[in-house]
Amino acid sequence: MHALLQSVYDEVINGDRSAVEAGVRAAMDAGQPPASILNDALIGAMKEVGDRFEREEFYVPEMLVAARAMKTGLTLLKPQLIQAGVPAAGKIVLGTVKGDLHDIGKSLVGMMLEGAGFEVIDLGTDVGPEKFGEAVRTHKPQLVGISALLTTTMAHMKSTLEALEDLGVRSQVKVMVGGAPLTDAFAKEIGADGYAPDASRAVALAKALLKEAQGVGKGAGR
Ligand code: B1M
Repeated sequence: MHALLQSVYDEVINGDRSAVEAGVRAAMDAGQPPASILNDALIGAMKEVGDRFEREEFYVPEMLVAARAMKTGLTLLKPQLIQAGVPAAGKIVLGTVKGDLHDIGKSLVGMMLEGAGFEVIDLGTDVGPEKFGEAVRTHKPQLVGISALLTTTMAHMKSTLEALEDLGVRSQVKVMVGGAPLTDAFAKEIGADGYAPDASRAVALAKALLKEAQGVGKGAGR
């Protein structure tokens, strides 16, 4: 890897936002292709962060600072990516379910997904079933991600899936769910397509579901 890209890669892992910003700027000024800055440096580093989390060498705070540093680099790079026509890996509509205001885990999942090259439409917290449905119609994602942190709000995940069905858009998307009180069994019971226990595994799940969605020709890119 080019030394400038290696430096961006290292600083994302270190979670140093200003070093990532300076590094991405230097790489762009030196004429490094936007796709290489994105894939080799930013996405490559976030993959390593996810791997370290799974090996329990990194914990949530390290993952959060790395994700924030990556986001700083991504914001700087975005105009060049759009100009160069670099497509997003896939598109996901993400939100915390109705009645639930917890957003730290959901936002971390969103940042890790951006780090993996996904375009993330983050609807925020306390998102009602209709809002999820409207967002699917408007943004035409391949994936919908729903987070819940309360045992009382988990129930609204089922109503969200039912609303997607009622609106006739359920078959257009794969739905993944997560959040501390959830289990794989619960996800299956409500008819979700997948469950991930943490942000790193959410990325792996999103990639797998995206492949499934693309296998049947569903969804749209950036
Ligand atoms: Co709340 N809260 N809270 N809280 N809060 C919990 C969840 C609780 C377990 C605390 C406790 O009692 N021990 C408890 C829930 C009990 C239950 O239902 N079983 C609880 C409660 C009761 C409440 C209130 C009802 C308290 C009250 O007012 N009486 C209230 C509810 C408000 C509401 O939502 N309507 C409330 C309020 C709040 C604050 C606003 C103060 C604050 C939220 C701030 C914010 O998010 N902006 C808050 C916080 C911070 C917590 C704890 C302490 C931490 C949550 C967190 O951010 N964790 C939490 C206790 C705990 O979890 N230890 C607690 C860090 C985060 C990185 O992890 O969110 O689990 P997490 O996300 C992980 C995974 O779950 C997964 O990946 C993430 C990253 O690895 N994941 C996904 C999450 N979403 C995913 C989606 C995916 C895939 C994976 O795919 C789409």
